[in-house]
Amino acid sequence: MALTDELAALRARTLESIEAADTSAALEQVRVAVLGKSGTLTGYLRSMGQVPKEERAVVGKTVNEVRAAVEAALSARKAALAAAELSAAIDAAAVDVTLPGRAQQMGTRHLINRIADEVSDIFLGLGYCVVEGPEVETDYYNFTALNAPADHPSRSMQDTFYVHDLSGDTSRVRGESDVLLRTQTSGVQVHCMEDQPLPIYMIAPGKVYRRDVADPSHLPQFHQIEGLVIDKGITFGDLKGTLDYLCKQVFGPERKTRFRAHYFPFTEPSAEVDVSCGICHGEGCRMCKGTGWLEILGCGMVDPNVLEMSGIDPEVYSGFAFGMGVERIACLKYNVPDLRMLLEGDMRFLRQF
Ligand code: 2U9
Repeated sequence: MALTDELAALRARTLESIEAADTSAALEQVRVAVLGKSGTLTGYLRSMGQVPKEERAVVGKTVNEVRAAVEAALSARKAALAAAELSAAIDAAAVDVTLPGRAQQMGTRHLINRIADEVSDIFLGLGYCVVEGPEVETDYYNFTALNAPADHPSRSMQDTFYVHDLSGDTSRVRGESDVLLRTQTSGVQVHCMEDQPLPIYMIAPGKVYRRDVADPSHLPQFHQIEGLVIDKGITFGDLKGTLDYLCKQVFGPERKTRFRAHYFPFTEPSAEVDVSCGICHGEGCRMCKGTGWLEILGCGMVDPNVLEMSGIDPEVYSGFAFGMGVERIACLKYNVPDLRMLLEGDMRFLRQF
């Protein structure tokens, strides 16, 4: 075959391969095979010296034409492939803005915190302060300053979590520690009476701990809100008016309250407060165990001993105090039958509130 025919055949084959290359990498392979250092067309260029003189001009011209044609085809194909690859990459990365969005799951406050906030807001509206204090207390602030007698069962190892130090002091391991997880938030009020100027209008919300086994109406850790008012001329009438207002704010204006005489070491006289049952409105039903009333808090006039221990003159000042369990209020408000349901973390339950 004459050289020019070979070159024509090479040109035809190469142009075909260029058209057939479907990626930039395949196209590069074709380029290297033809125009690279050991490429076929480069071979022809290198061997021009062996071409007889009379054919050299024609063959040289043909080689140059083939090279020009191949280079033109390569660059055209390269541009086409680059455009196709770019558009494929864009397609692959495309976001379908018409798809429905993924909704963000928003968290909400837990029912326990919501009720605590609600009660706090009611008292803030009455001009009270909201005060927090330590969850680890001394025996003095948790019991002694509250007039709890030395043999009161709540002081025993069976009813309170004592905090032992690890120093090797064995008296503490035997249960004589005076550091404990507070069983009530009352220590906060005692600190207030010691440190703050009078009068005092305060509530103390917070976590408390008792050695109880969890059941529908007990938890070993729960939340309390206690309140304390100390001023000149405070009477049981102030106590009743305040707590009646609280119950109506929390449960609704149609609800009634009643005060039943009770005993607490830190208040005298003391009372438990019931709110009329929201299910039967006093008729008696399963919710209120047939009584028409639900017990929601305890209260009383601060015992003069308690005032005196914290350096307040009971001849000049008087006050009232009250306490409630937040989980209990939450369950009574929403007819939840078991306190433990508040802590199980079941979103189907919690999302209802
Ligand atoms: C001081 C003086 C008096 C706080 C009070 C109660 C009545 C009460 C219970 C309710 C349910 C505890 O969570 S519960 O189990 N509390 O009935 N608490 S009077 O009396 C005080 C507090 C501090 C200085």
